[in-house]
Amino acid sequence: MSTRRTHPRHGERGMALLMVLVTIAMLTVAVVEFLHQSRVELQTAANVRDRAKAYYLARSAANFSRLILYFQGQADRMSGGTLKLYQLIPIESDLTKAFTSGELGDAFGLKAEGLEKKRGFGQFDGSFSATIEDEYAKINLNSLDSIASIASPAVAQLVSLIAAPRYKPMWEAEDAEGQTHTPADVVMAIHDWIDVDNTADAFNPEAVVADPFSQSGVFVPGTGDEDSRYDMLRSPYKNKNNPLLTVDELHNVRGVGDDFMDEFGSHFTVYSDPNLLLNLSSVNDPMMMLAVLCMQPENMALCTEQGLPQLLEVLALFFEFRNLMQMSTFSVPNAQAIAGFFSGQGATLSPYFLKNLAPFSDTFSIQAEGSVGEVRVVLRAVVKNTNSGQEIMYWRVM
Ligand SMILES: [Ca+2]
Repeated sequence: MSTRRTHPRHGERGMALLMVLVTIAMLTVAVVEFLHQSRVELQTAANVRDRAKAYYLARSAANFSRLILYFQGQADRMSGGTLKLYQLIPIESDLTKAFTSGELGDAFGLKAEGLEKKRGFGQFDGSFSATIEDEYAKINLNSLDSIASIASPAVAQLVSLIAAPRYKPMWEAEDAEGQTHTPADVVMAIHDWIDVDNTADAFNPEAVVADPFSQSGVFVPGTGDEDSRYDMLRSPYKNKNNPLLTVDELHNVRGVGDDFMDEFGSHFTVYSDPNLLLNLSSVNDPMMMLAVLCMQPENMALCTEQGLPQLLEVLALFFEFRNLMQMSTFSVPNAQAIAGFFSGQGATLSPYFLKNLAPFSDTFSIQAEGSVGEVRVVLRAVVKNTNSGQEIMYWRVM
């Protein structure tokens, strides 16, 4: 007797195989997705943890900076502003760790007893650092709408900086709307953005450059509508007609593009007193010192393409002198000494300019950074030393 086996037909077998394959494929996807998801969650938790650590490291660096700036205020009173503590003391964790771990003591053959044994002192993951800048070493853009004796030299300094020969290619490039702008267009647009009226003012850059210390107004009130520059934009808006609160606000001003901000943004401030020019003894940026020298009508010949190489040599010599003096005496030359140095080299600083300089610095910006693993937190702050302590004018975690 033969048993008749029932063979599934080919089609049915194929279907079953397909079902199995599809099921396996779906399960695989689900499992992989699950694994990926849990790995992401783990990573996210680690990132949140590292970010919190990095944030507190950045905060520590900012607070350490504030402490130094507090002592800077005291040092200013003693040294007449020539002792720049914030330029002398590096704010970074490696140094702090060296101090607290006893490493530095060992290097000098000293035994710092016990400090490294205190749990948590100087022991942390990651690193921090901070840099401090004097806001009085920058051009205050709100000065453009200040009294004539300040607005005029401030504009001259701004023009001297942004219209320097080396930036010619930048001004020739077209913006997103296919337009080009001149340095004078941008200076005028910044002024109209700040000043209270609604008319597009006129401005003769040649006149300001020729005589930046005249007491006459820089901007001549016009009749045109200053908002017409913004009316033609895809999303139109109006001039602010109020002082700038941050330098980044400049992005709204017509003719100011990313390349302008990348090049000049760090040379501007809105936090110093708009009724004073900068504090010359704080300037340790060659581009800013060049702008200061080239805004002096007496130095006009030195600032042409023929004269510039010689002036740049004088500038290099100055910073060598300044750094050497700071290294050996912890002090930098004051405005009079700076003027004396340059006049010895054939470059003049006008007495009208020197008369309107800020005699002190009380406002500083701090850029603090904390890093843990791959996470980096940047904290920006602006603080002002006052008689009663320290005022925080700006605080932002990036
Ligand atoms: Ca206006």
